[in-house]
Amino acid sequence: MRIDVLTLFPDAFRGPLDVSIIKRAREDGLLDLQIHDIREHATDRHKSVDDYPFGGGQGMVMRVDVLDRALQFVQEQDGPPGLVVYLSPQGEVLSDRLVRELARNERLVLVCGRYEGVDERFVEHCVDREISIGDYILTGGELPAMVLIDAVARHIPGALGDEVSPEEESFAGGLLEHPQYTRPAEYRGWEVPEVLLSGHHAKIEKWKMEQRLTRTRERRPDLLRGDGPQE
Ligand code: 9D3
Repeated sequence: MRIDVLTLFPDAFRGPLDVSIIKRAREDGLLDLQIHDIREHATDRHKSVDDYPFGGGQGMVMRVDVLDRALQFVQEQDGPPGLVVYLSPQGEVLSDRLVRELARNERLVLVCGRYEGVDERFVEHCVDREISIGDYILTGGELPAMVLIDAVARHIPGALGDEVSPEEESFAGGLLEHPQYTRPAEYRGWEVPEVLLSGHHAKIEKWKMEQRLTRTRERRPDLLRGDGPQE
């Protein structure tokens, strides 16, 4: 899978995507991630990428011409044009279902906004999907883009190694997971639930399912009502 990112802050992408699963997927050639600086496509001598909003209002708006040139530059590079995603507080909220859908694309182009957002003509004419990561205010689309990349990369066949399949994970089953423990069996008087040390396989499985149901009922009743992920 190829993912291109358009941003005014390419440096923000250095550390987070160079560790663990994403790092290995990139090294193994499963994920080709390219970060592009939108400012390189500014044409005036001040390299301006934003301007005052027509009609007045707070802050600045990213220019449609600069964004369009940056996008054309990226899409002219070899391969399919890709699905163009604009990370925006006005977007559809990212979910497990949406992550899986995005992961089916051979190529994604992620556009990160800054300031008060982008000129709406860019959204209207160039963007395929507008996506938010939730109802809280961030300073720009860079962290949301990294969240999306991390979530999507786990679905690239082979990215997780041989052990785990994302199909079997928590949200796919519609329940939260049971609590987990490892050695030592007792630490500062804090004990591991006895059933897990019993070796009684059937009892252990029953306990795990009870824990999952209780936790889901207490913490995420929305998942049980059938209006959560997957449904
Ligand atoms: C004055 C109105 N602005 C501040 C409340 C609106 C605004 C503009 C730009 C709010 C946030 C941002 C920057 N955020 C994103 O670009 C963003 C985002 C987010 O803030 N939350 C969740 N998902 C996303 S995706 C992109």
